[in-house]
Amino acid sequence: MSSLVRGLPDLPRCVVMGVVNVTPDSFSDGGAFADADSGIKHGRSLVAAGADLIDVGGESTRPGAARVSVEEEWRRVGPVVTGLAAAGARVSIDTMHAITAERALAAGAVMVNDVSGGRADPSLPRLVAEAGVPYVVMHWRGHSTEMQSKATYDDVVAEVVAELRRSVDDVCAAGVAEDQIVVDPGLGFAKNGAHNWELLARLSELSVLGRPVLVGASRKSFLGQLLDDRSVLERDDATTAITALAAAAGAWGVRVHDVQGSADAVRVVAAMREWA
Ligand code: PMM
Repeated sequence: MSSLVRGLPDLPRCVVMGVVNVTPDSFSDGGAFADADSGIKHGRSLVAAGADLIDVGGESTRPGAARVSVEEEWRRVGPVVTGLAAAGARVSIDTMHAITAERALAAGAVMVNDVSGGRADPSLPRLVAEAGVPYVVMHWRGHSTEMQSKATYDDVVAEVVAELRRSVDDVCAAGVAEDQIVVDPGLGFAKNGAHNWELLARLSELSVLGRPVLVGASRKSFLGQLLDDRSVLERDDATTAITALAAAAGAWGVRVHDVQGSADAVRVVAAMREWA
């Protein structure tokens, strides 16, 4: 799979993106880093553990979650983005709002992660085009309140690829350059466990899109189901296993909560590749 993304270093291994959710209700770490100081401290600890990027988000996207206003979102993420950028971290802003992305870029963020892939706020691709920053275009079929009712596919991989291709074409029509784009199959977003597993098993097929692929499996409920209803915080070893397999299948990056395990795993894969 292609690995060059404008504005980001070209690492000889899979990129590790650490997650800082500044939300009271994210499924994976909701409430743990709801104030700025603990968010910044946590982000710095993820950098120390080997994160290449820190993805800061202020709106939970778990199934059924309500939207937050732009003002509330910025109140949550603003100080964390500012603090982490000032500390030298490479910050990605996880938002569907152009206004939030614009403020975050002004505060030092260097990348935009849009789980709607440009579909929720048409101003967002235009902003990214003007800013010229890396842009994660994720596969998305609708907001959290309705997305699980849209988890129907005949061939999940073929349909995700086709819909992602349309999103990439649409953001490019808005002015985004191809070399800014990272694509993401959006595990858990309008997908059930079987859909997630099939996307992972056939991950290399996403290379037809010609763009680097980011994978966000970390702590998601399909891992809990696999492990006999294991609690959210006990899914990190399984997440690390997926990181190793995704990296071996050519993923450009992984988005994870527990950075240490995945940072080790991507180095293992890179080392083995040298001997292949
Ligand atoms: N998953 C979540 C949030 N943001 N962004 C990308 N690009 N890919 C994902 O899979 C993704 C995301 C939901 O997980 P969280 O509540 O742990 O942040």
